[in-house]
Amino acid sequence: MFLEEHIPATDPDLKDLILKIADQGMVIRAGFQCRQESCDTTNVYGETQVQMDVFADEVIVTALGKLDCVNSVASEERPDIVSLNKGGAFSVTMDPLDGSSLMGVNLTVGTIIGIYRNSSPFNPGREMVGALYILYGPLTTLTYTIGKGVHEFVLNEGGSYQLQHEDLRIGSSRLYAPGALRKKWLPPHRRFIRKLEEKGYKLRFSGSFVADVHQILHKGGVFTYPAFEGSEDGKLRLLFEANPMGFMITQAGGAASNGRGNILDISPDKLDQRVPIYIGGKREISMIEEEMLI
Ligand code: FBP
Repeated sequence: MFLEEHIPATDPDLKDLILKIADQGMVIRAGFQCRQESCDTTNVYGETQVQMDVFADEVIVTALGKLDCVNSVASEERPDIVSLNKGGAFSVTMDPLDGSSLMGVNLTVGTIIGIYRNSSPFNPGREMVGALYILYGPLTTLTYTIGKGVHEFVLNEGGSYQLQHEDLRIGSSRLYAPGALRKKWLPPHRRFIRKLEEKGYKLRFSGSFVADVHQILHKGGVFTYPAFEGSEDGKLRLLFEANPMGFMITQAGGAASNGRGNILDISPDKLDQRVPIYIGGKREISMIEEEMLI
């Protein structure tokens, strides 16, 4: 079955929106070969942009501008919300190319998208009506949810996304992907990681959040980018990274927390809001939330 057959026609605008982004995955994938360098620009977080960050951002914003149903887009690569079509029902949040520090070493990176039925992106994550990510790895895959399970498709040679896994449920293996410098970890987080290690969790951290969470979704375990000395809010962005992936993993039977409560309950008040993140199996999320209480 192909993606266009899989997405229900009950909400045609939402379906068009997801399919439009899926098409951009092919354009972005085709752009990698001649865009491997850094740019002279930095984004709002002071991070050096790579050519692919800018390209992926422009490709998606331009494509969404052609859909009447899209009111606005908020991108990790832009300081301001882009207003598109005034009457549009949806606001889209995106990290056009997550893991882009891996550009040049040919590891998996991806596009992360959140969709709200609202003209503004400032909503708690649980109000999302759809989320998806596209992974550019040995295969190009698209994983989406519209609140009815998580489904994965692989891009075939004919340019169609073919169903690979329907109703994915988070695995039960024991992997952990711990971000931030170990010497800067705070005590509860340090204790949590020690407990995981004592239980035999295996280390898997690639430098690409979306790829690491994808692995956790399939196999099980937990990804964390915690609060650390010098950054009480961690590194990852609530609107662009944490919420869409949190919504996705929750749909697959897992959970996402800032260490103290569900990430999807947070009402964002700024575009560049960061959040400490623990995302993975319910077992691991309960462990860190208990550790925070000690
Ligand atoms: P980008 O969206 O700018 O690529 O940043 C996010 C990110 O690359 C995550 O994908 C990844 O988990 C994290 O930063 C890696 O951070 P660090 O370099 O500190 O390990």
